[in-house]
Order: sequence, then C-alpha cells, then structure tokens
Amino acid sequence: MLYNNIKHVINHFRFEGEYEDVEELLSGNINSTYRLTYRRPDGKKVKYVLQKINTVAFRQPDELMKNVQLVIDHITAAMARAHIDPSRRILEFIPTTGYQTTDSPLLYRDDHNDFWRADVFIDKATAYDQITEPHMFYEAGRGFGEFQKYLSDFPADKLVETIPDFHNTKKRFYKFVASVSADSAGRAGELEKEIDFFFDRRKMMSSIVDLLDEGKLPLRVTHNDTKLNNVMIDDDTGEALCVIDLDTVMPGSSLYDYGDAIRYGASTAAEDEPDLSKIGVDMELFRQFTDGFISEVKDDLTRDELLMLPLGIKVINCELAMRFLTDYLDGDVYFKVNRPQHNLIRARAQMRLLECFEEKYDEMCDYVGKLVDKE
Ligand code: GN1
Ligand code: MG
Repeated sequence: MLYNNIKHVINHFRFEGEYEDVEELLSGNINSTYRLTYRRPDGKKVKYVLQKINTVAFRQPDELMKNVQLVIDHITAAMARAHIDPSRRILEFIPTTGYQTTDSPLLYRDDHNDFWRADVFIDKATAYDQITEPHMFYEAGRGFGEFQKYLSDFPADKLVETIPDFHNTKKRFYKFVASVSADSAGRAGELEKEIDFFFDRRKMMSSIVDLLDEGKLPLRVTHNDTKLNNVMIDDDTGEALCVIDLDTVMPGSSLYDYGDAIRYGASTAAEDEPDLSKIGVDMELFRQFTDGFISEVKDDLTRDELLMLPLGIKVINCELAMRFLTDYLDGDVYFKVNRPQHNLIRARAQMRLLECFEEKYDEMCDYVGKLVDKE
C-alpha cells in the first residue's frame, strides 16, 4: 500500500488539516513523487507534493534545497517588482516540524537516510506528459522563456552545481566510452550499431561545450530539465503558470533549455516508444514552442545565441540518448526503469528521434532565422 511508503514521513511536515489520501505521480525518472490530499478544518481540501530525493543523482540534498530556495526567492522578488501575484506562479515548499534532521528547514531525513521534501500542489493546473492541442506548446515555450528571463540577472556564483557537469556532453561521452569498455552488466556485446551511432556524432554533441569554452556562447543560469511536464498549465485559462522541478537550475546554456523542450514536446511519440515507426517530428509543434520561447527571450539572448537555438535540440537529444544507453550498459543504476530493457528502448527511441531532427535541421534553422530577423 502506498500509504506505507509515506506514513513515517508526513507528520514531520507542517501540512494543514487532516491527512486523507495519497497517489503516486509516475512521470519523473529520478525522484519518487506522491500527491497528498489533506482536509482543512473548514472542510476545504488542499493538496501537497511529497518527494523522496534520489541521492544517487543528487548527492547533496541540503545544498540542493538551498539552490532551489534561492531561485524561488529571486523569482518572487522579480514578480513583486513587476506587481505580479506570486501565488500559483512559483513553487512553495513546506517547512518541516521543529525536529531537525538536516541542515535545511525544508528537508526531513528518515531512519533509512532518505531525504524528503514537500511543496504545495498548484491547484487547477496540470503538468502534461503530452500536448493535447498545439497552442499548449506555445504556452510552454512562453513559460520556459519567461523563466529564463527571470534568471537572466541571477548571480551564478551563488549556486552549487547540484549535479556536476550535468550537460557537459564531452565528459558524458568519456563516461559512455568507459561504460562500454567496463561492460559491467555484460550488455555491450550486441550494441555495436548503437555504440557507433554516438562515435559518429561525437563532434556535433561536443559543440555547445566548445562554444561555451571559446566564449562564443554566454554561460547563463538555466533550468536544464525543460520537459513539457515541468511547466504547469492553468486548467481554466490554458496559460503557462509555473515552472517546476528546480533541482537542476545551474549555470548552463539557453540552447539546452530550448532544445530539451522541443526534443520532448515536438516528438510524435513518447520518450520511450518501442515502435520506432511512430517516432517523428511535428513541425507545427516545433513552431509553436519556438514562437512562444523567442517572444519572451528575444531581448535577453544574443542574436548569435538565438540563431543557434536549433543546435540545442540535436545536442541535448544526442546527450540523452547516450545517457540512456550508458545507464543500460551500467545495469540501470540511474534512471528508474519499469521493464528489463527500458533504458535500451529509451535509447533507441531517442536515437531515432535524433535522426528525424537531423533531417529537419535546416528547416528549423531557417524558421528561427526568419523569426529573429522579423523581431
Ligand atoms: C530526468 O526525472 P525527470 O523526468 O524530471 C532527468 C533529465 C532527463 C529526463 C528524461 C536529474 O528528469 O535529465 O532529461 O529524466 N533528470 C535528471 O526523461 O537526471
Ligand atoms: Mg521533472
């Protein structure tokens, strides 16, 4: 029963009212996430998100929560200056009760050494796993673009790298090569084609790291995990309300944020679709997101950066495909899996998707070029 997973935790948070119900939210690949329903004394229901932090991915939960709170405070202050009411627009974490088990007032460490945190579930809003109508992706683009704008004056040196070298695709390639040669789960034998795929794209996937190193792209503070389900869409107005999952807000490139959102949202199939013939790129969705994103960031990003945005799609797609294959080779130690070959299925789906984006690359660059010149 789900309740057994959380019953030792919930009394350590300052939730309002009486516990009523729990359900598991299954779309994340890293942390374990639950939605709790409480009933307040006035009868009104209030929902919370409770998460167990995956400490294989996030090794310093205290530092992680410090980052997250700094980002929240920064954005809340920016909203106040712009006279925007921050309620439902930014995550709100629930403090733990007086019983301190960590350095953070927002974390509870249980007897198994697991770290937990909780925030208010944003009511009447949805985090979609799939686009249900094209304009929704325009809104997602606007939401992530606005988030980028809010972070444009964030002092990067205040942030800890919660996952060091998270989008350092060069280092990820070396890690991949090491996993191929270690072959610790005995799975490399039949993967020659897949392994070659990444060797063939080695230069392309290093290009953003190189451009950052050469100073040709600015290092910014970015979200770094801009899947569609990391932006909440208002159920009533259809507008992007709030960007969530702030765990990987770190110095990075705007190209990754733009690229990862398109990779996930403009695909015609799920991220782990086993039938490769279903995988393609929906160019209408590509245009929707691009329009929304650029409408927000056009004055904050440099012209070269804007023109290079589509490169982010290829690089982040390649990086993720390789991360999935690396985890398969390592024996599924990082991403949650729900079947034995899940990581291999994900890797193959993302490889196919990358081939589709490669075919559309010139068309995507043309579109962005025209849009930037129009502005
Ligand atoms: C993970 O857990 P989730 O869905 O927010 C991963 C991302 C991947 C994504 C692929 C910290 O994100 O980098 O792009 O899965 N997050 C981390 O679905 O590794
Ligand atoms: Mg997420």
